[in-house]
Amino acid sequence: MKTLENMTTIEQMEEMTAKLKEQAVKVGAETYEDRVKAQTPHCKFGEDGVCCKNCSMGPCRVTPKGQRGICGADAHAIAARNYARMIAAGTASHSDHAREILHILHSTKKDGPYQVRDEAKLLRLAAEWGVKSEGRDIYDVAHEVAEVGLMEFGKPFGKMLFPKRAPKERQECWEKQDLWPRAIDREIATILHMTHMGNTADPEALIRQGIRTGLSNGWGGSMIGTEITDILFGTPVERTSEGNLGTLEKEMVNLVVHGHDPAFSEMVVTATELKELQDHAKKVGAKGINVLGLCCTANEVAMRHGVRMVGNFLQQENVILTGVCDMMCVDVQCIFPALPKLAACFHTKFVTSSPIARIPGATHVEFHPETALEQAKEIVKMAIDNFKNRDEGKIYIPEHKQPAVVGYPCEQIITKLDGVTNSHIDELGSYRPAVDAIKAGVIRGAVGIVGCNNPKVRPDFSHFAIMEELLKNDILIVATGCAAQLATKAGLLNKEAKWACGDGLRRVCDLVDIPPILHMGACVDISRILLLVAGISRDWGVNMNQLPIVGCAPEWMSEKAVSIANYVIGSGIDVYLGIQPQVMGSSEMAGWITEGTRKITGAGFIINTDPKELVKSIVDGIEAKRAAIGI
Ligand code: BF8
Ligand code: SF4
Repeated sequence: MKTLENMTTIEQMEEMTAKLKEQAVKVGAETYEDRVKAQTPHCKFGEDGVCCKNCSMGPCRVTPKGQRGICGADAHAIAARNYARMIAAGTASHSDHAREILHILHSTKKDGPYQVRDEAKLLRLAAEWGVKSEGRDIYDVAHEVAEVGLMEFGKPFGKMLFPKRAPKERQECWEKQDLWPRAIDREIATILHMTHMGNTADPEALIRQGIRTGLSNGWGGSMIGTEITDILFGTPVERTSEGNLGTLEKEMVNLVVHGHDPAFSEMVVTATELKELQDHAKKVGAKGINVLGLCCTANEVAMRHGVRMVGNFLQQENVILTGVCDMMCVDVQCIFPALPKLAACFHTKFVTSSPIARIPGATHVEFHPETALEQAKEIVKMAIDNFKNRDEGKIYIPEHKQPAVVGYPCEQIITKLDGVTNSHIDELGSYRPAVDAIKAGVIRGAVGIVGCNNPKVRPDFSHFAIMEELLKNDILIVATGCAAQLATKAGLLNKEAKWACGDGLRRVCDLVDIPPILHMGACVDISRILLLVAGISRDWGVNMNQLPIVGCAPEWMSEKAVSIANYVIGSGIDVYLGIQPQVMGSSEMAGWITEGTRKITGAGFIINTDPKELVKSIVDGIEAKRAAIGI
């Protein structure tokens, strides 16, 4: 069995980053560390959420001498409005990504650039959404399913469909509390309307609308994104990959796909496999094309193709600093606008592809579904032709990389559990073996660790410290997003990482043949975690808010993360945060997000910026949930 010595420590990762920083200094390039210094200390009003610029009488800041804005809004109203707007923006981002994917489904055709890969999943969804499939061409079914999905964004009447997938108790809570989302765009617009000058000043109303909008993401936009992506590109299965900067290859053309929307990256990956382009790479003196993923795109392409994962959010500049990134091509979200300028200090070609993320200094190749493959080929060729432009004097490739096993959507988890006890009771399968292990105490509970990096804390350190302690305490981890990437880089995403577990969890991992951290995908795939918890609740007969299962975002930074946190508490699952939400200038809001929501949904936030204390509260929280249900 491998041991601690086989993993990559945070200190080793930091050493690697320090060496790459020397590369930056050598070429006179600025990195995020420089900008953090220039921005420190942060504006206290902004940090506390008590600066309002929702109209041009302002900006108004809450100070001891000015307790209210010009219109009379106090700290509670201002902080609540700012917070709600973060949820709206996060929901819009995840959901607009899903809308694009639905348009791709609508464009599919036999022999077209995009086709239906998982017909069974499409047919299940068609049945769920009342779309007839018998005797029909699969593409007619696909197009009608896409239309139903697109109506979820703006239908004028009724309410959203996927929340019906939740257990009965949750649905009743949403009905009773008036939290059942109506349509995605409508909930976002309602927040923008409520927070316009002269509207809602009541924090509770904004908290409630924030949760409803979050739910339109988790049980709406994100879930649609995940389902339709599986239908288009295949539902992931367990497969091997590798991660960290050591996956860059000196002798090969390194092409990095960065962002979130798999419609783009899937096509680029497909193009790199074409013989004509492989031959072209050899012609320019490379051994081949090394395609790598960054941020959530890495999770998407690793889950479906085993494409290697070069890094997470705060590693995006490091990739260019190695001097061997021949191209970085991006779609949407979490892309530093600093990248084109940095790329210009090296030979790296930086390509944007979406009208949603236009960045000065980039080469823009706007991506269209009809011509997707031709465009992807053009991009790959551009990367290959850039191979010769590397500057030997600017190259440093860190050696660290770790093997990983990825690809655990709910379907794969059920298949794995089935291998142990053959508990497949119906078409959907069963989580009963997992329930039994939790009931027996062999596993104490489970935690979904998700989210970003944030330079407000030591990058990746909190993820690692929390994961290490949970595994030791026999708590199973599922991970997505940049948290999953840290697990990859550290070497915790492989089956040999059992050394990190307590005896009980180690036995379960052996029996089920899984790593102790299950990679469930990108951030939109947190919808898979919702379905996992809903399935466990169904098979156990225990409500979602009573299960010893919680969420944790130790290093979150984005508006998407705020939306996610709200749909998770909306689903009755506690969320442990390692970064303070920007509302603490309002005592009322601090109370609402930690305690107030418990009366509405049965869950709330627990916030602690010290990872050691945060993980202790997670373990205590799980044990308290166990005790409350008598196990
Ligand atoms: O959606 S975890 S830094 S890459 S926001 Fe971004 Fe955060 Fe990473 Fe993916 Ni999610
Ligand atoms: Fe100031 Fe009120 Fe305008 Fe906000 S909405 S900027 S608090 S006057």
